[in-house]
Amino acid sequence: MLNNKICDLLGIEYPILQGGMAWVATAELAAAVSNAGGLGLIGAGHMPPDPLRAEIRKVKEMTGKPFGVNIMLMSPFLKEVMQVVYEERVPVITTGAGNPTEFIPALKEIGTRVIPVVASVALARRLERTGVDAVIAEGMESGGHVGEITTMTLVPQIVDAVELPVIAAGGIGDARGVVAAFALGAQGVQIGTRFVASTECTVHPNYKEAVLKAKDRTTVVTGLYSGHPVRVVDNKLAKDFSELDRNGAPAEEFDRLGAGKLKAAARDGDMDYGSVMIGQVAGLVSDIKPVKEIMEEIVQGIPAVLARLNQ
Ligand code: TUI
Repeated sequence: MLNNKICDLLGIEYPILQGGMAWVATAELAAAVSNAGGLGLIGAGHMPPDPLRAEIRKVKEMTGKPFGVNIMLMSPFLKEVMQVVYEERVPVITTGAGNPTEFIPALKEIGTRVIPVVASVALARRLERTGVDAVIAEGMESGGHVGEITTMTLVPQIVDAVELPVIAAGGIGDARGVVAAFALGAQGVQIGTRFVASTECTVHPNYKEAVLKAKDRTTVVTGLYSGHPVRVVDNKLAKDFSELDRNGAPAEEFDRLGAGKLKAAARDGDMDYGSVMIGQVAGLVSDIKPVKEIMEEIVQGIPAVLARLNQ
């Protein structure tokens, strides 16, 4: 089941991509996931070009395997960051929070695999015509910036709408999730939250602890009416955001309240006024262990899940 088109496309052992989590997915996590047979990625987020270049070079030192960079399309440094991934010949890029069309031809020309994250059928269809290599169909179970459709309903609709291979994301954290995604027609999965609770992830310990402590209803989506829906732990910051949402505050006020808050959570461990972007699957995560063990647990768990289905 696992050795498929996505593995060939990306030159990896298992069709498991790591989520491109800004401030969380650093070189250490990316290299660990790639070394374990998946595709590790640096989450570029709002990173300026020079630190990103340093992070890319660090991954290259730490692994000889393919890796990627996730480009957040709302980044203020978007053009410069694209130039860096181009110059560094990054093997794979995933994109989020927008439409990457204008950047695709240059990247394709140097053989970089381009895999956008989409949250709707319409964008998947539009991007198929631009020559992307696959799409990541991300449901609203994910942490961070989300669309409005669940993984369960989005994945099969995108599978039916495009010829491209589809990678499922949102709510996947164990072997059951992987099998479910494949049952929906996906040929790969993207996993974020589960990898936050890993030894190699360099995020503040409080952030990892938040994943372990989370239950099914720990996260909420803020900004649903403001245009930037973001799934976060329901803390004091989230309540302030909900207040803005209820009052119909303008987008600038959301931006002002949100500025620097992901860093506050991920680097400084502020669990009250930081933005703790984790997915709903956190409720399933109960231990911190090395990436290699997480990967083995997922991969080796698949036969038992399949056997149960056939009983
Ligand atoms: O991008 C993500 N998740 C993210 S990005 C992020 S950083 C951030 N910081 C502050 C505020 C907001 C974000 C944290 N988490 N996931 C991929 C994703 N992309 N989910 C949804 C989308 C998406 C949504 C609308 C992609 C395209 C789109 O429309 C584009 C268009 O032009 O139609």
